[in-house]
Amino acid sequence: MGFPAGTLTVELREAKDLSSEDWFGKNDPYVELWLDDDYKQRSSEVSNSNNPVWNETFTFNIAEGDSDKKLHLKIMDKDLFSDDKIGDCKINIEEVIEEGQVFEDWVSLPALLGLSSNGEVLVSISFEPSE
Ligand SMILES: [Ca+2]
Ligand SMILES: [Ca+2]
Repeated sequence: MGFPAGTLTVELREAKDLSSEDWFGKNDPYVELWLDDDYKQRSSEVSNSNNPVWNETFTFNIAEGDSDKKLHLKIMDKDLFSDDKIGDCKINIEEVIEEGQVFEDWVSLPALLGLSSNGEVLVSISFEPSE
């Protein structure tokens, strides 16, 4: 059993308390989002902020029978040469798709062993089945 066909809408709102990955100043954060790592989407970057606000919307087409149950978010710090990872998280989308629930919450970016946090990100996820 996989998912019904439809559109998954992810609203990337903001993040807070991101741990700094730069020696000077604050992060320049952007986010990569994916269900299937063959198709990654990317937000714009916010310069010099550890509390960035994006308010960007991303959509993913869900084909009937799809079964990627997690939305992956990876928060990166943009640098001149090689970007640094600030943190990442996975959000289970099964209930959003199968029960039509809207997910909206702050999600922690766990640090080493999950004992501390590299920050939190606020996202909203909803699903619209196709007719
Ligand atoms: Ca950096
Ligand atoms: Ca940077």
